[in-house]
Amino acid sequence: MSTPTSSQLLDVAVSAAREAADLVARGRDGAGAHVATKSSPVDVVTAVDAASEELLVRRLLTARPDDGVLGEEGASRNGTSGVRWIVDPIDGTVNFLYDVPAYGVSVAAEVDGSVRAGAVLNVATGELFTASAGEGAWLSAPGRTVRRLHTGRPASLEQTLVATGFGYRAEQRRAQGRVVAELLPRVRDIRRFGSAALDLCAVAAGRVDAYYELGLHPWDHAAGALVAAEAGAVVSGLRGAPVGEPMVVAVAPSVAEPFLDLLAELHP
Ligand code: LIP
Repeated sequence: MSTPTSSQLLDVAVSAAREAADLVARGRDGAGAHVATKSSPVDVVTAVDAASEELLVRRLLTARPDDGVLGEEGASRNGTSGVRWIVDPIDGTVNFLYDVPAYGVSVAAEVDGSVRAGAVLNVATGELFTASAGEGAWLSAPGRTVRRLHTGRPASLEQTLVATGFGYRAEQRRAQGRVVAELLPRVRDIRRFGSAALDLCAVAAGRVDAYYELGLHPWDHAAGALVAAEAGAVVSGLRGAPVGEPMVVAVAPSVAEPFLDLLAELHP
């Protein structure tokens, strides 16, 4: 079987993400009825997370039966095609539980280890962020024209709006809080939206100028990192490391060097 184009993979990702988003939206009002916890008492998972992932896996493998899959809620399958789908059925689960309008379905297509297509759909707003490798990043939303995404261009760190997130374990959060306390007086301000995928898309859209977070999983950042990169963001780890474990950073090029240097200083 020939390797599909990034655009063909994106079409599959968007179709599956839309169906899963419809399921998540229908489950929102009853979300609190079936809640379990994972790594800590505040790391929640709902029955809707599981149902969304089951739907995503079914749709993706119906479309491409020889592919692999990796999902937050346990989906894990090696494929034979070289394509692996990396999915977060609800990124921003706490927001979903509290009906805070920042939770999304994230679907990324990885080909031979490199993410080639990504779709992040904000279930609450209908905003769909998409990217395919080398073909730019785009935002479509109900009632609005599709627009190409570009990062902001802050002139300095002091004018840089920074998004971040925190882990679920108390000790991790204590350390992350100390970093934010050092960062806050040196940047424009901090935002904590509660969804890594949407945070990365916010960098792509110029809604924040930078995002960083420790301890994410591939499903949190796979699609959003491609959207940010295709919008012109510098996407990496710290000290020249690739994006992923332990750090995800996406930042407007105009402040990438001082921002990455500051993060490295605060994470010795
Ligand atoms: C969330 C991330 C967010 C992070 C949260 C959590 P989930 O993913 O998107 O950036 O700060 O701690 O990991 O658990 O909602 O899929």
